[in-house]
Amino acid sequence: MYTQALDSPAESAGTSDEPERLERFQARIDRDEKIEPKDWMPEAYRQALIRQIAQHAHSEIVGMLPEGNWITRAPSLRRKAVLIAKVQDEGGHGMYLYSAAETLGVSRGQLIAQLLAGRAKYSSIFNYPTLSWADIGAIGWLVDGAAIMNQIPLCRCSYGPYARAMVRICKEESFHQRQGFEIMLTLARGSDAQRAMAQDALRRWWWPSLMMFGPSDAHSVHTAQSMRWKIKRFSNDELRQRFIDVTVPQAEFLGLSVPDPALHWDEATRHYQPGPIDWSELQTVLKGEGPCNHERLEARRAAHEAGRWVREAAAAYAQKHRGLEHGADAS
Ligand code: FAQ
Repeated sequence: MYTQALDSPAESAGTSDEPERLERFQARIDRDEKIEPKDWMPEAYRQALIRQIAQHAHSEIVGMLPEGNWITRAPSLRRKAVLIAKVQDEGGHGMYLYSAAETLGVSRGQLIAQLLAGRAKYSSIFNYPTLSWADIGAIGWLVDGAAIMNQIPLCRCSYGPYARAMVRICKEESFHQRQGFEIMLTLARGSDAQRAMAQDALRRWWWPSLMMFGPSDAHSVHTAQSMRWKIKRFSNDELRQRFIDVTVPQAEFLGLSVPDPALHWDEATRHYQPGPIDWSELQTVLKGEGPCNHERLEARRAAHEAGRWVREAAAAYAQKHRGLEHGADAS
């Protein structure tokens, strides 16, 4: 999408980070100008973006798996059609994001190789199992809800291609969030068994959803610099708090209880105050030892292998047509 525009030696080819250039760059960021692929940028800014955008792209692709697992078991044709569309959207988000990363001089193939080799991170949330249909509702409501909270500010990210990709992604995520909430509402207004299923899904997805926002600000290694560069606009804790404030009343509306006995409304701060988060759980998942880490990577590796013949056929077809074009040129 963008890479063909990058092969001319632009100012971006330079890697010297002399102080005046850095100052001019920071001044552009401070003026809220967008940084575009061919603009000069500090190498550390480029690497920070590759890291975040790649992790984000991988999350979308791995994120297709927990829900994809329920397509064949959706309770009606309508639910099945909606779920297929949603999972397809996640795949599309991954593709826009890999394209945005490619503008920074890394190829999609390299990034996918890192994921398959187990050397790349993706969101912790996708290492949990989807045990019941209510989990599909909880993913839409909580996981897409958390994703939107985190991603709306990314529409104003300083890097143009990432910011623009996020505009469309956020529109689709907001539809996803509503379909999830609607599943939860249907279950919450259904039979005792359906309500119990919805409650159990909230019990299992609540804390992992809070962990999606990353470690606490005190332990976040990248936030300060990413905020100076306006890659991130808000800290992990700020966004987590917003999510809690928006979501707790939604749980009340559903008649479900949030699995946090310490959670309470704090009149002084005018926020819901949660109990302590068990950060050791996030660390375990990040180390690759969460409930489904192994299964998710195996599924991606198998899908990559199964798609090999398609990639080879597409490459052979393109090669043949290049040959035909050259033949036509020569005649
Ligand atoms: N999971 O210093 P920080 C979605 C890592 S998309 C895994 O705070 P930063 C759509 C972090 O990468 C969900 N790793 O880092 C969907 C860093 O590792 P590194 C994904 C995590 O970057 C819905 C280290 O810990 N969204 O859900 C996590 O400033 C439904 C230190 O952390 C995005 O990627 C975690 N939860 O803040 C799809 C949004 N938290 O690189 C299907 C863009 C932290 O040093 C179904 N990303 N880490 O090895 C971001 O906003 C940021 O990267 C954060 C982390 C907020 C995730």
